Amino acid sequence: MNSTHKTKNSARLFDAAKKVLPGGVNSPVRAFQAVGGTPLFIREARGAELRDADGNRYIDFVGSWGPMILGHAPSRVVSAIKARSAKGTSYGAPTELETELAEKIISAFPSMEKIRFVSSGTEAAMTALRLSRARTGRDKIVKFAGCYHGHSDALLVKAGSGAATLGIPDSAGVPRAVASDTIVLPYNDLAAAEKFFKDAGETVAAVIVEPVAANMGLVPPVAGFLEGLRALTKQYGALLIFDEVITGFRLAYGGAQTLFKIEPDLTCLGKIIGGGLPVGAVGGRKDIMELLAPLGPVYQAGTLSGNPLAMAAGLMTLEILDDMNPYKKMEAATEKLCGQILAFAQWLKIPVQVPQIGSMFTVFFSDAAVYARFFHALLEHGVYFPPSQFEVCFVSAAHNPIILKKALKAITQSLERTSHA
Ligand code: KE4
Repeated sequence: MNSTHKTKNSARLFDAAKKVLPGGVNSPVRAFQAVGGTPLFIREARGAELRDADGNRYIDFVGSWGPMILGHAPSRVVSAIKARSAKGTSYGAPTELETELAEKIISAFPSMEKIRFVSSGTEAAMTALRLSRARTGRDKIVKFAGCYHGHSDALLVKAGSGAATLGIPDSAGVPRAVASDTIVLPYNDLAAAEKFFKDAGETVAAVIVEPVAANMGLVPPVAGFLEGLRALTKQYGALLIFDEVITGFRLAYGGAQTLFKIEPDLTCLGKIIGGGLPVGAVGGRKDIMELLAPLGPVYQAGTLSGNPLAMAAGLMTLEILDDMNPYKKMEAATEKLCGQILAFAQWLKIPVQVPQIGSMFTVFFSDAAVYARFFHALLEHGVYFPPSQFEVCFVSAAHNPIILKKALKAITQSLERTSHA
């Protein structure tokens, strides 16, 4: 319990940040606008714990939005970064590290024959769309409401009126012309996808989907949805892109596609493969990937793509995951925690849903205002959940039974506080 839960240093730092950074942050969700209050400025982190600028300590269930599957500052990853940085931080020239990390990822993802590293999940998804359009000669892209694939124009689009009408911009600055090439359908609704493809399947370059939706809170795929998309895209000559930026090396060492036994044509990766440093990747069949410059006509580039520090951090992270194989243990721990949260909430007669898959879960309340109250109660009890109802919580390999017991106590106390509010 953070006894006084002082946040005066974070408040001071936030005021200074707001003078030079729009909203005081470099990514909107960090600003706490969805839950209110002052965002915590983090000073350091180790294992499952964060420490903020006021010295408050938290058990962390955000994990930097997914990358920190081993917990914060795992010693072998930190040593790999330190050792590599002593040899220089970026050359703008090829290194063997890129080949090693590519080989490691390709050995885990049978659907991938080649891979291109970039610096973010956004770049990965943007490149996957460009490759799909080049490979098929078509322009239309299908995405699903509530799924997020980064902030490139073609993917900041929301459903137009009526399911099959063309998308409209979901952000200022996105031209209608760009948005109109993106169709937004309801997630988990295979019938809507079948209807759209029957009408316009030959115009579709690709379907991009989060195989487990994690950007509207956790929404697992219903049986047959992903299999149906695979069949539809094959039938109409469109590509299937799995956005595994979150699920890649999270749900299983080979991601959701290994778990669900579905082979997409392209896969987007990020987060975990960089071990906390900036990395994204797009990988897939050779006939698609070899369209990329310098081999083919699809241009794509990046000053820091394949950065040696990021490669070293990613490589060490995957080596540890491959050796440790923590997935079953993390899943069992997460399942147990979610069962306990649900049982306690039901005992308090608080309507919640707690969907969980692998080491990911969301505690859904009746409305976002209730979630906000729960979020702040958790902070006072030393637990850090995502500052938005529409994100997911992550359990890492560093969340041992003692830490999870402590977290459960804080969560139950926070639920009681929420029920009395
Ligand atoms: P980045 O460009 O943020 O590295 O990746 C974009 C992206 C792509 N695909 C999926 C499935 C993603 O979840 C993301 C980014 N995830 C968000 C949180 N859900 C990042 C947090 C943030 O925007 O600050």
